[in-house]
Amino acid sequence: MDKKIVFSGVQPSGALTIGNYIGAIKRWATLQDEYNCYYCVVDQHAITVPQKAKDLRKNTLDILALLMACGIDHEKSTLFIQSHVPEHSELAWVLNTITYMGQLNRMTQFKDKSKRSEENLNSALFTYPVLMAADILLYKTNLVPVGEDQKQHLELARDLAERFNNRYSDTFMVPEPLIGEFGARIMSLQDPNSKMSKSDSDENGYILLLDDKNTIRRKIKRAVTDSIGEVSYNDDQPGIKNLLNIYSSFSGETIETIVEKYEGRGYGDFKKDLEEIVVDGLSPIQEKFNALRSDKAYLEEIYRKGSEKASDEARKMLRKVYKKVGFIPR
Ligand code: ATP
Ligand code: LTN
Repeated sequence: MDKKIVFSGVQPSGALTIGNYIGAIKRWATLQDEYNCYYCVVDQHAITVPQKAKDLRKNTLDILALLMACGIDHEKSTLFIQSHVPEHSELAWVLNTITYMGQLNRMTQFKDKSKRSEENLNSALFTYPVLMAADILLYKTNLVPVGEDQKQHLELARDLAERFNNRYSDTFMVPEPLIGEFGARIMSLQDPNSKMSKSDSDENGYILLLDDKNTIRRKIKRAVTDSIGEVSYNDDQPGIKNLLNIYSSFSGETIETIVEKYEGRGYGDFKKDLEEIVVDGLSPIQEKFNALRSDKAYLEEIYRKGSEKASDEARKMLRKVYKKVGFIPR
C-alpha cells in the first residue's frame, strides 16, 4: 500500500524559535517513517516581506541545516528549496484564477502583516495563501503538519482543490491539517498572551534554536510569571502554563508529573531545572547544525537531490492541470 503524503514548509525569514520547533518541526521528524514526507524551505514566501538578498541566502542554508539537525533525514524525506521547483509558482498562477478576492481579504495573516507595512502593500502578500495552496496540492498531499496559525490558509487550499475538481474533473487530493495539542501555540516569554515570534522586537520574548547557553538561561530567568508562587497548570497563570508546556515538550514528562515534582517549591527551582532541560535539549541540535552548516558542498548535494525528486512529482501534476485548463502541450 502506498504511504500517505505529508507536506510542510517553513519560511527562511529569520532564525527559528523553540515555538517553531515545538509547534511544527519537532513533529516533522516523527512522521518520516509512517508517511512519504516533503519538507520545503519556502523562500518565495519569505520575499513577500522585504528581505536582504545576502540574509535570505544565509537563512535558507541555515534552515536547511537546522531541519536536518532536528532529525529530518534526507534519505527518508524529500527536503528542498521552493524556488528550485518552478512548478510551485506556475500552479499558483492557475489557482489564482479560481481564487476569490473576498477569500483572500479575510485572511488574518494578511490583515496582520499588511498593518505593519501600510504604505506600499505588495500584491504577493495578498496572494501568499494561493502559493501555499500550490505547494500543498502539487504533491497529492494528505496531511499538513502546521501550527494553529496556519489553519485558515489550509482551509483555502482545501477549498481550491474542491473548486478545481468540480470545475474541471477530479485532479487534486483535498488535504487535512495536522495540528498538535498543547504545542500548537508556544507563547512569548515576555507576554504569555501573544505568540512567540521570531519577528518580535523584544528578543527576551523568544528562545532561538541557536541561542547560546547563557542566553537561554538568561531568557528563562527573565520569563514573566506571576505572584501566586505555585507551579500549577491553569489559565490564571499563563506564564507558568507556557513554561510547563516547554518543560514537558523538552523533557517528555507529562504536565502532571512535573507539577507534582515542584509541589511546595518556588518558581526559582522550577526555572533553574527548565534552563538546563532546554540547554541540554538544544545542544545536540546545535552541534549537528555546526557540523552540517560548515560543509556547503554536502548541503548543496542534498538540496539538489531533493528538488530533483520533488520536480518529478510536481511536473506530472502540472502537466495534468495544464491539459485540463486547455493549454497546448509543448
Ligand atoms: P513569524 O513568527 O516571523 O511571524 P512564523 O514563525 O509564524 O513567522 P514560519 O517560520 O513559516 O512562520 O512557521 C513555521 C511553522 O512554525 C508553522 O507551521 C507555524 O505554524 C509554526 N509556529 C510558528 N510560531 C509558533 C509558535 N509560537 N508556537 C507554535 N507553532 C509555531
Ligand atoms: N505559511 C506557512 C509556511 C508555508 C507552508 C506551506 C506550510 C508555506 N507553504 C505549505 C505548510 C504547507 C507558515 O508557516 N507561515
